[in-house]
Amino acid sequence: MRILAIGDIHGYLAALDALLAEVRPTPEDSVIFLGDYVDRGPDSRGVVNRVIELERSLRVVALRGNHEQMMMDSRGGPGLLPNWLLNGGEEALASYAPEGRQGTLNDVPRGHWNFLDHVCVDWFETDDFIFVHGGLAPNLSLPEQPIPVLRWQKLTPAVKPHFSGKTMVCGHTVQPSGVPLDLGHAICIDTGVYLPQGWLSCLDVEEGTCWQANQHGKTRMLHLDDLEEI
Ligand SMILES: [Mn+2]
Repeated sequence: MRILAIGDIHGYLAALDALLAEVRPTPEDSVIFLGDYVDRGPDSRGVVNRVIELERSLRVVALRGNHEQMMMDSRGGPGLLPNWLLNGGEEALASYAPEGRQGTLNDVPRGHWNFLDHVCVDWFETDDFIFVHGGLAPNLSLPEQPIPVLRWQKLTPAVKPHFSGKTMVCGHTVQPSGVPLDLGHAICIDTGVYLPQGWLSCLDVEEGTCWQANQHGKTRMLHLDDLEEI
């Protein structure tokens, strides 16, 4: 009955699969993906497929990240597509392209748009934790949170705790150190899998155990209590 949070994957399917092989989530666990499935890495399509597939057998919550937002918005007009493509969308669209030609928005399967539009959620909470992609406005309840804050806000030491007293678990603010940032009231697990020395992280939020996998499928394990020694 673990509560497992998985950070920003950014198209690195090999890292996600290596991580899942280590963590081995069961149907009793809750798996919360913090968003940014797509962009930058080589296989956005494969990552979205994997998350959709996991939903069929596991208790999965998938948050929307700012990269999903840019991808969704790219359908809204010709000016918005270049914005996505310049922010890693070029690699994402290429993963949808048939061999030998550039991808277009029409190459993205309907099931993937449905996943982004209707399956993904903006936040999730348990008794002790709030899960978001970016950040939280400290004095607002969850339904009142502004979407730009949920998607884009960075975690800095100046960020105030949420009034609920719950611990925020987020992605989005890349940690070039390769280890999670633990501020006590907030924990960021975007450990930059797209960086040469980066990792994809899965955190057991109650135990503090953190499994990591990199682009090459190498894995390691650490604990939030030991971060200062790493
Ligand atoms: Mn992000």
